Amino acid sequence: MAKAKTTPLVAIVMGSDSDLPVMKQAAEALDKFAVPCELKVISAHRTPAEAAAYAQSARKRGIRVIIAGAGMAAHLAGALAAQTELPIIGVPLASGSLLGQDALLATVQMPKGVPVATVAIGGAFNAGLLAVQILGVGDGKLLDKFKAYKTQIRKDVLAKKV
Ligand code: RP5
Repeated sequence: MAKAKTTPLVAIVMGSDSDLPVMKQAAEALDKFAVPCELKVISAHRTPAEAAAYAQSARKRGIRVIIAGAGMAAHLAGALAAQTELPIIGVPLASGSLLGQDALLATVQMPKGVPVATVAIGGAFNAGLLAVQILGVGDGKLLDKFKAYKTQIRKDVLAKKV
């Protein structure tokens, strides 16, 4: 998958390479803020041992936030959350006949004690932004960049002519 520029702070994990067209939007959001990330395909169902090992080793490798996207019976974000104290952002994906409604419920309906911060179906870009905000809590310069981004999107809306 994608080469990391420096030690990645955010891991973008997805259940299948068929999820990449949506999940790469999380990397695009992180790129706007020069936050290094890595992308990885891991499945809660097809590679359960590797998924557990990945989550267990992530913090030691320098990862601070994990973004996990999956479709259908989307257990990836929750399975990773079960294995690490790092914050997990879940992205439900619209694969399969239920168009992501299944993945939304599977991702968001976590039991007490094991949270997954779930964004909208297909909301990978927002997942990247949320990861920036989480990292920004301990990094004032990064949070200032995020503030400037919000100012820019406000200006963009006000400049719309219809
Ligand atoms: C999920 O099943 C994946 O996250 C993907 O959204 C869906 C279909 O996977 P493939 O059959 O395309 O590999 O686990």
